[in-house]
Amino acid sequence: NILIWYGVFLVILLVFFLMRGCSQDKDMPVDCSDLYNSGQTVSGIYSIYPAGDFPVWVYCQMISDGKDEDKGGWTNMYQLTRNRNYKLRVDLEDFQGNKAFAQYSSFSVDPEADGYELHVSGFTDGGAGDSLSGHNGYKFSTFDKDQDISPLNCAKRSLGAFWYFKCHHANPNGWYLWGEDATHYAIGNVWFTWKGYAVGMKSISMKIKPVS
Ligand SMILES: [Ca+2]
Repeated sequence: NILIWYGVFLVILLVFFLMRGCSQDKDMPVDCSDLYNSGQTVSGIYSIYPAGDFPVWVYCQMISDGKDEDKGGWTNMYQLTRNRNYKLRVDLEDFQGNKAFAQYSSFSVDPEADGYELHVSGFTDGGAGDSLSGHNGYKFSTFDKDQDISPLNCAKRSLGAFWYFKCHHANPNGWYLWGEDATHYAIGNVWFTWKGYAVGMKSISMKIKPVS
């Protein structure tokens, strides 16, 4: 009996150390903040592993102003789109398994001082229609930073954060609706020109690639 309990104890010990090893794997950062917290304090291009297995190269803003610890570790889309020309592809999937996309031949984001203003143009239809060009030239708004042109706070109104005007044709950071739900108007993760304001997507991804 003692031997059995000793065996159980060894197994528990082994599982404990394996889990500890996994959670401390600094070679597989999920985002820039993981890198920042592991001691990378120089801004630049890093590989991160948001999906766990393959790397994605991103620009990480690591500079802290010394007063605010929260300043470092951001994945900065402005820095990323500053020096090269990028195109944007938006992929959509609904809960019936239908897929569509929208592509834009030019995409960039202005610096923080200009409210991360969006520049997007050159639409090509992959079946989803154009729900993003209407957002061109508008600043990025969040719950606590209303930079839209509506008298309302669009981020609060639409339960998201986006380049709102008054307010949106697409709301990728909106409430995850799990499909069709018309209870509250236009609060979901919707793409208006494909499925309207009441149908939330199963997935929305926005990916950028340098223009070759
Ligand atoms: Ca407003």
